[in-house]
Amino acid sequence: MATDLDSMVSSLLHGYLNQRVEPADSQVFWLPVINIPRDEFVLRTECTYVFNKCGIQTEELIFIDEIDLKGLANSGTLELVIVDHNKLSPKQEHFGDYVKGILDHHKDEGFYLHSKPRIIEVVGSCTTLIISNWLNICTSNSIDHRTLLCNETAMLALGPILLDTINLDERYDRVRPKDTDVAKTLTEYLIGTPMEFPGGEKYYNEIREAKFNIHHLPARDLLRKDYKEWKIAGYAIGISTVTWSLDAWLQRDGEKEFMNSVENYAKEHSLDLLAIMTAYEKKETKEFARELVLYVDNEKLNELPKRLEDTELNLKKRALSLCEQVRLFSYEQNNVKCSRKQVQPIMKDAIQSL
Ligand SMILES: [Mn+2]
Repeated sequence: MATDLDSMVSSLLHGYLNQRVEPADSQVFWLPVINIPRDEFVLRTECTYVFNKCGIQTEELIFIDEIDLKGLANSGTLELVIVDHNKLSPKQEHFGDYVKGILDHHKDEGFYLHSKPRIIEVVGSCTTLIISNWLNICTSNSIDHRTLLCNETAMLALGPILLDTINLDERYDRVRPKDTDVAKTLTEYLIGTPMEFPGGEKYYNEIREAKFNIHHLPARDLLRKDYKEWKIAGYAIGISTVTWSLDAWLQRDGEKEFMNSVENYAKEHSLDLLAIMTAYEKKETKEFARELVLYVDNEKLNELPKRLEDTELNLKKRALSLCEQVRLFSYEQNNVKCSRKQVQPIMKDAIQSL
């Protein structure tokens, strides 16, 4: 499961807000767990942005590699509420018996039917369901939610709701009335607070910008941020997608450093081929562009770049000296419609034809 801003905020808020409405003598401790290893958190730049803005100390968060779920399960004290997914990932499937609650906005896969609550509803953002469920709990317990909410919490909740619904814009068919209602409650709460919340649009734009603002990440992080791996005809093939231009990257790191990073990454993953697909907007023309860099670390694949040059990818060798490198090939990918989804099968065909 991909853990994005929505899943993180859903988990945090569901735990935090439910703890706030637990009776004073309750023995229940809600622990929000973020379902990625801690060291991957920095790669989600939209998350670091929102968390920072809302005053959340990342050191205080619990990531999946920092909690002993098995131990808790064995001691009989574990109950899981899963948010933003309704079926455990294959790696976590063995915790199925511990799932006692679900709040999610994906298609219902029909598992853990005894869960309570079991709220699976197609809305723009899972956070919408977390907040509306909590508001209902407040109402049915005659609690004024305003006394338990704080500015930072409201701001945090608005983040994924705005991001996932494209700022509640109905033209994109992502937003549902419940998202709009919840966002309205949160917005009203925020207006006039010291959070300097002038409106949703500015906040939405800031989050979007942060999402693509990856220029500060070291090369290895750029390579692993959006990375997939396959075994094709016995070869280990990795493809990284990077939303930045090669020129800007080379300008920052220099060719030698770039080369080293690529080589090290390929080694770290024991790859025969590492492909880097860049995707970015050209500064002057605002035109969408793609590049493809191939790093070949197995002689048997030496012919592969040539084969790819003859495909629909419409590759044009870049004029840079990078092309002179023995095992590194860099291209403009003039067929910009082909994302990794298309490039991977094209590459697979080319490899199988060798
Ligand atoms: Mn979601």
